[in-house]
Amino acid sequence: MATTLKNLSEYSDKNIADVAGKRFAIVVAEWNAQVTEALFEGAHRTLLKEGAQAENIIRKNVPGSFELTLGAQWVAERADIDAVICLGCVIQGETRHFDFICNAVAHGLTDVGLKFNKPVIFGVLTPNTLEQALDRAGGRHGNKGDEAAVTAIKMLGF
Ligand code: RBF
Repeated sequence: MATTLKNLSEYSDKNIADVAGKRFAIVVAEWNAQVTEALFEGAHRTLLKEGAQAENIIRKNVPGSFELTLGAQWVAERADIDAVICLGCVIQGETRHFDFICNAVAHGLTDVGLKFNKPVIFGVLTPNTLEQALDRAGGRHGNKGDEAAVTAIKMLGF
């Protein structure tokens, strides 16, 4: 996979915005919860580390990654939310729906970001196995949740 050489938790300070006062929504898919909880922990911790206030971070759960799009829309339309971070895990080897779900979510989240003109981040792991997912959810390749949070912060500094 392309992320083999990149640690998802490492990032440069370039374009890191001042996020004090910025308000974030984190939308978490419950499917593959062992993975998505770890993604949430990473994203939440990184937002706090970069200066976001705990009271300015809300969390919403959706059943599966397919529902991330509508969940993202419901929070993105709120005037009090500056950026939306969507977290999910679709495991290819276990999911015949893999292509349907991944394509729908990728296109759907892109549309929501454009519609509401604010960052909507695709923090969805699409590995072949659970082991590869865990490697990217706080394991040896870092945490995709960290990367998603940093992406939101950098987009707010655009
Ligand atoms: N949702 C995920 O977030 N990750 C998955 O790996 C995943 N695999 C699924 C496999 C099957 C066979 C089905 C039916 C659903 C799966 N979903 C998965 C749930 C999907 O995102 C959505 O919640 C449901 O399809 C809604 O009924």
